Amino acid sequence: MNLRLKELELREIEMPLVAPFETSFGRTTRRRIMIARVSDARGVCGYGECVAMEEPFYNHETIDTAWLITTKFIAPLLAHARIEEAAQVSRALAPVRGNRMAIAGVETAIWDLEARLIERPLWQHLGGTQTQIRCGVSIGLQATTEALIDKIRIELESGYQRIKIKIKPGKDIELLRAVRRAFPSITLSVDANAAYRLPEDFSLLKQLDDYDLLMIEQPLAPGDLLDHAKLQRELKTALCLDESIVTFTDARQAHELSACRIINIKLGRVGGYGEARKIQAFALAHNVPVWCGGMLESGIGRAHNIALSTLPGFTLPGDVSASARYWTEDIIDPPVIVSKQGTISAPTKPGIGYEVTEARIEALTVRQETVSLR
Ligand code: OSB
Ligand code: MG
Repeated sequence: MNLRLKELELREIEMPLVAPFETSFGRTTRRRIMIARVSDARGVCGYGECVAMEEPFYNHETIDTAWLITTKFIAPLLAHARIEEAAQVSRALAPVRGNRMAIAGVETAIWDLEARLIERPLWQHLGGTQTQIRCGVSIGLQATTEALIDKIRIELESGYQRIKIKIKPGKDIELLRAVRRAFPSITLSVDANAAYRLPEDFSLLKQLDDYDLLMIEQPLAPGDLLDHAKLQRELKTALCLDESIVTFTDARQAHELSACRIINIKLGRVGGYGEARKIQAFALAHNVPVWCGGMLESGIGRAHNIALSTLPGFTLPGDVSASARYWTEDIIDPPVIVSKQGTISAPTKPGIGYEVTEARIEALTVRQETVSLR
């Protein structure tokens, strides 16, 4: 493909969530989302979403740091690199340390652009093989155990194949006991978002083994592969790493240390398809199951997550779920819908495969900036 990158248009949109989402690190009621639109000299556009949150609590990035890094450093590096193929973007942006969510917003947009130019669905262009992806849900911390159980029941009735609940110190063992009493045999995971520490929380974490969990996601600090390895040695339940896996090297080292048995891949966290595919290929070669995580995305990020989830090795249900769980009206048409079997069909149209509703984006825009890519 001979790309002729022309311009990058950034927009910040604000969208209230249908319901607040609470994790061990905080509560989100509305998303401020950076949308990247990259145009080619032929007039075709590709779209990406920067999933950085409003505050630096999931990782170090925020929408505001991503905006700055993108306009000041990413756009000039891309212009200088004279990109001809989407696959070259991740290497061209390698001089930027960290800030992978900023990189991913633009990198994924260029992949969408390239797929549209060759008139193929992006998931096929990436080498995806699965025409249906398996869906789970991530349910945030709730005010009461009863509220959580009601939410789980509703999601199960919708057909979702796996329930993941958030835990934090003080909202863990008792909560799980109640959930397991209500639903003895569902496929259930927990996600701590790095809220526990060794050695002091060891005996508590050990008790999680009693609840027949599919996995325990990111119990310890992001940089702490060593303690995850110690913990994994003592647990029957599989650990899954999310925040800890930022690069391909992290995935390789986590595997070599036996710090986890499962990896959650997020496009934003790892800097886009370039790095995500390296992790996916490594995991596939080493029989490490992977699944696609979520960051409360709008339809654009959600469509990219669907494309990623079609790759070989994405065998476990991901956190990619229906638009309606998050938004009253999404910015893509049709919105993402999930079948009664808890699956999403890979789209058949070119690029991300959903129509981006520019008018809706325009109505939600609170900030806009255009930078040259030539
Ligand atoms: O840890 O997977 C996570 C949301 C924001 C930040 C981190 C996480 C999450 C989720 C929700 O669990 C996933 C989703 O439904 O998009
Ligand atoms: Mg997580």
